[in-house]
Amino acid sequence: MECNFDLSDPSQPSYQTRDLLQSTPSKLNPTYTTSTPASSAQNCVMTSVPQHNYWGYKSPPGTPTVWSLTESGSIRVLWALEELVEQNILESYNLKAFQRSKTTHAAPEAMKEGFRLGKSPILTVSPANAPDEPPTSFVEGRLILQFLADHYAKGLWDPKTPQDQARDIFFQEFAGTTVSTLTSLTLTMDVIPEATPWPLRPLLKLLFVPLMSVFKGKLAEPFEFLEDTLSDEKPWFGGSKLGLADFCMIFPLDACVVRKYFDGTKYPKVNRWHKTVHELPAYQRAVKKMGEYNGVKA
Ligand SMILES: N[C@@H](CCC(=O)N[C@@H](CS)C(=O)NCC(=O)O)C(=O)O
Repeated sequence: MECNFDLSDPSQPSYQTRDLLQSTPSKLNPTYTTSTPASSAQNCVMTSVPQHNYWGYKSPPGTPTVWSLTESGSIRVLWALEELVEQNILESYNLKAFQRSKTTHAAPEAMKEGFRLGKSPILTVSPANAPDEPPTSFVEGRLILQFLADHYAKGLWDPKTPQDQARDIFFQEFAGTTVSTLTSLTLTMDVIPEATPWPLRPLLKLLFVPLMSVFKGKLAEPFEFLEDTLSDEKPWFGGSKLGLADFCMIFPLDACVVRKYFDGTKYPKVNRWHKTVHELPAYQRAVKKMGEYNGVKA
């Protein structure tokens, strides 16, 4: 039975970092207790399902591989990885770039080799000192970002104060729930008529355009809230410096800007934040690495 993790040892990094996340932002980075990978006999519990999203090794993770799909939320992870490379914190990462189907827009089956659901993004990683070990998979953009922060970033994105830490966590959640849900609903209503063959399209437009307007209208309150959140002292959703919340927020905000659900003249501080992100070389490299994003081919 394949088993490369340890659920019985509370001194492992995942436990440490989860506990410390509740207390102080300055101690998020794990210490690795040995330089050898956990042996399966010593460190496994019996289970038939290899556990994803858990770093069970006592040695640090090695070079990560990101499985990215065109036009997808892997922009959050690619941008974060590019920041780590730019800061010389991470030497490099591997990229498996996939394209959506031209007809269905679905991810290719091959992405299921990274994780059984085959959705983007996926991060796979083996221990630094055992690169041939079967990799552990990490999924869900926000959790991948947390893994990068805990195991690679060396404090780069640690919020400066407990208040900023709470803010950063809050806006990670707000981006992935409130903003993303309303954006997805608006987008779905928007694209259904576009994707419908001509004879039916006018009929579906009659139905879906008003629905789209309703959901688009519902984005106004979250946008106002985001606008009131940003200030000269705290120009990032992470607080006074770039944080995980900013990586999380860019994906739904990019979609809203491209589909014109977001009017920058009404929300100048959010608009400035969006422009600032787009001017970052790391973000621009991430877009190129994805291959196609926001309708633009790299
Ligand atoms: N909840 C996941 C989203 C996973 C997901 O649905 N990804 C989309 C792209 S953003 C995907 O892979 N779509 C292709 C498909 O469904 O075939 C996250 O936040 O990372």
